[in-house]
Amino acid sequence: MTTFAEIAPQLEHQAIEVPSWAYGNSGTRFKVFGSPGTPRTVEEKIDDAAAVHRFTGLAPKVALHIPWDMVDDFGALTRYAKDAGIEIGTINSNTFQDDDYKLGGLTHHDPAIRQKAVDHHLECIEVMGATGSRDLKIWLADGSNYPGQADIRARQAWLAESLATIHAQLSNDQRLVLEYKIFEPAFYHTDVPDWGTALVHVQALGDNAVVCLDTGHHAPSTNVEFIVAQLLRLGKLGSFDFNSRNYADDDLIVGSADPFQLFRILFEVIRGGGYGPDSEVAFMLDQCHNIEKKIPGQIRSVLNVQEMTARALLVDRQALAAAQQAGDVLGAHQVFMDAFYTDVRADLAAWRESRGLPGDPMAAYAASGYQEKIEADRVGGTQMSW
Ligand code: PSV
Ligand code: MN
Ligand code: MN
Repeated sequence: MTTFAEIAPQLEHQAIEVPSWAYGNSGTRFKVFGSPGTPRTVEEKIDDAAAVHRFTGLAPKVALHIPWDMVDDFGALTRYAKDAGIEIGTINSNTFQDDDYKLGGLTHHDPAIRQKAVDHHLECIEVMGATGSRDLKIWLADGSNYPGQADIRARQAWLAESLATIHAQLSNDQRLVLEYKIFEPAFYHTDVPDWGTALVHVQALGDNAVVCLDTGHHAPSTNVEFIVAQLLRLGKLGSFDFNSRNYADDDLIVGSADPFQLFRILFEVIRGGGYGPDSEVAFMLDQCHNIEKKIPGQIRSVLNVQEMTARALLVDRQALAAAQQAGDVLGAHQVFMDAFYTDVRADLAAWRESRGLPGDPMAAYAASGYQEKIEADRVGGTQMSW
């Protein structure tokens, strides 16, 4: 049996990037709810992300979304983040909120619209230069609603061409990270619907092009940990967008709907060398907090990832391999489940305290007065959405 003391040193490597859009107001297509204390500026989003890191020690970076987080001076924003105790991480592009992209962006049939979408990505790369970001993450809303509406094959060629133009502007130490999603907003076909399509495109680009796996972007009952294992095996798993889903792209708190799935995913990450100081896999959250308070929602999320990481590290890999080799079906399964059922919460609390962090970050945040302060201070101005 592996013990918590044995795995504790490995917990130090954990870093989870939080999304700036988790702090803005969000909702569904039915309603976006406003809530007191919501940031009115990008700097206030950074303050909130920094608070998550202060209480957990787990979230040293915040991902930005362009143009939602557009500012005049990204150098100054980068310094602002540093002073707040965090860094700017991944830059996310956005080709889904402009009328011109109604029928697609990087895959549009009109070369002028494709060029516009490419240019937006080049602008994102400029931002990366100012922020020191490594990753450009591309999620495309591109697709169609009706059979016959679009030339789905030609669009693959246009996509490859657009991605190559963008990729050519990245330096060798920057990465293009392509995210897939089964459906939505397009409901008939999506241009990057699955990991296979994403893989085909990034493989054509080169070593510094990798896939982003958003846990909410698959058909129900997809074996997501298998995809993790396969992409890691091929050296093409660039990052995770973690969240929980019950039905589709629900963007709920990671580990809330199915903690066992999160455990299984993290086990394959560790097994495949995707966790630790030498790993290049970025752990990110992609969540929206529509009805709950945003900062504690993010704190809960990073703690859930930490908890399942600890449990996955506890899997006795030697015993597991021995049972697998012996063809001991139930023995192997038991080794796996023993780790999953181990309650690590008290050990994690003590470990946090030993590092000068609050043992219970949720309680510490609630007692800190930060929430009351932002609710009192952030009046006037316009609350940000996403
Ligand atoms: C839309 O589905 C989405 O949630 C994608 O997962 C992106 O990562 C995110 O928006 C931000 O663009
Ligand atoms: Mn995502
Ligand atoms: Mn999504």
